[in-house]
Amino acid sequence: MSTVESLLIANRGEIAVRVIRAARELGLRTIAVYSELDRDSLHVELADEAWNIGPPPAAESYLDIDRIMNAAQSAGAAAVHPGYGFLAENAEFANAVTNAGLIWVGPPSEAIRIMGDKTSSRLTAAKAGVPGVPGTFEPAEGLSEIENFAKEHGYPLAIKAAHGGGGRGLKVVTSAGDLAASYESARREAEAWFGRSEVYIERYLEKSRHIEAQVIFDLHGNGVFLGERDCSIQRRHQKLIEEAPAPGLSPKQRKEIGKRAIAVAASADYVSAGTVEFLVDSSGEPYFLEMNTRIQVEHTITEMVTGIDLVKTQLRIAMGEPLPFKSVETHGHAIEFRINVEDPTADFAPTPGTLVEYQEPGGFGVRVDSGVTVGSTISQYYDNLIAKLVVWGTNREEAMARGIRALSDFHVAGVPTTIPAHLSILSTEAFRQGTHDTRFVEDQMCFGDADPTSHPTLPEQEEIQERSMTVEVGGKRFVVRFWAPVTESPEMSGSGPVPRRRPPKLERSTTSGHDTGVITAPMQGTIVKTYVPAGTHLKIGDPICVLEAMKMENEIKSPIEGELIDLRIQPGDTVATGSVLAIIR
Ligand code: MV4
Repeated sequence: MSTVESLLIANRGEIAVRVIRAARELGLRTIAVYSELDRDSLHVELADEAWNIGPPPAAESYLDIDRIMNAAQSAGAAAVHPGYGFLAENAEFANAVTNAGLIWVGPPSEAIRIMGDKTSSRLTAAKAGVPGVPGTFEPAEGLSEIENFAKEHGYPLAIKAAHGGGGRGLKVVTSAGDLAASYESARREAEAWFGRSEVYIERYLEKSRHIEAQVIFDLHGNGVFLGERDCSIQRRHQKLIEEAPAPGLSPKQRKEIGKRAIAVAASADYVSAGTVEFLVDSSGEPYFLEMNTRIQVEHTITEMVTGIDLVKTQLRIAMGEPLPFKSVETHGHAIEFRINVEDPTADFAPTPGTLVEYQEPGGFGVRVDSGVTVGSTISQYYDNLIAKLVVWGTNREEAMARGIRALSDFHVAGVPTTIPAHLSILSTEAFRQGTHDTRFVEDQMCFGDADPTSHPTLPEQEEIQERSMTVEVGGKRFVVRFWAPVTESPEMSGSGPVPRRRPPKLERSTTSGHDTGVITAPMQGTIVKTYVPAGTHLKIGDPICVLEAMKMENEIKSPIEGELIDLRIQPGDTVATGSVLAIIR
């Protein structure tokens, strides 16, 4: 126990930062690993030392067991924490770590193996007396088996990857006509995602809630249920918002879920932190779905309501310490908002780029776990989660109000994020009442915009960037946000704004430069003349200045009527494309 003095964190981003913080508090030497792309990232900076494990593709760095084990050896690491994703649920990696004589901060490889195979996890749960969603316990042999299942149970049914999880490759079949195509498609997707094409079948429970139970086990056979989380708010099977406790669960239901979760984990001789997923149908019955054998992204909300540092507890358990509690109480309500770099108006498509502005919220009840700082670049190589905003309140009502406040105080520019999507979910009646189910995002939210003509002033492919500036009008300060063409000027390069294809449509009412009267240079050039001083009242078409470029003079005219409140140029100035010339209100 006392020999453990160093920990290698086999991960990147916010979870690497999270683990480093916990390890530091326990007095451990922290060893980071990084791909060439992450040389200057936050987790590398925060660790005591850091080792290069290869090129950007995860397969050649964060997923490369040999390279990580080499780093562990070179650094003299005593223990390895895998975080989530990458190799966290890889039984072979767990074995490699323990075979090298190091401590694996996680469950035994056998427990990972049992739960990683979704049909064997369903069987293990059933043997422990915990019912799963009605379905099969072995991979489907062929189409006729699924047809027979449909005859017995009816539609809709779900076809899932046997070696998958998290909804990837999940196909919902609503009628016999779609069955054959869905079966083939599910097998192809399973092969593509997990390298194994086997699928199994479940009845698809439509009006259900996705509830997961946090458990933690020590090496001495003690296991404790740490409360549940509601994870029904997902899009494309990626969680967006999680909360603890689950709204609307009775103490009796909660107790039953806890009992079932402990039974499932115990039947696999589980050790460390783990999550048992359930679907709770409209009658309130919890059905086992799958077990995740890792620390999860949303462990933070359980920490906020229990007061227990789960990562630190994982580390202590790995060092052989017994659990210091037999049961826990929860206090108040916590909600996590995942801040992803993606465009909610374009079906949540990831949008790589650089964080031009990055300011986290703070204050009572606000926690931000992030892996970035201003200037960080988000690549297409890894997960697009940059931060988790976690709010705590004495009750759900207060947590929601705090969430709205903190989301509004979270300023990110340079890339679009899920922040506006969160604010719009928080404004819905279904979420406020806590009555939402797993169909919520698909059925009730409309972030996309089917009408491409709805932002006529912004050509789709023009490279533009969001910018803001402060102006004073009559002694009062205003912030003007606008979109302008990409500029190459020195003041804008380096850590400056970064081009993106188009603005999030959610914000389009405030994003047009013309609407706000921000006059920008249409091209690079020299100002040869100004016509009017600041304070002048202008009509549409009134000339403001002359810009010379390539020996041609261009008259810049006012596109709107209003007062010229700011003239930012004078004759002789050279200006870059997109730089601000004047502001009219
Ligand atoms: C289901 C389901 C309904 N019936 N399985 C998605 C993530 C994965 N861990 C399990 N998931 C689900 N499995 C059966 N048999 C509903 C979900 C589900 C879901 C489905 C569609 C849209 C959003 C969802 C959110 C949570 C769970």
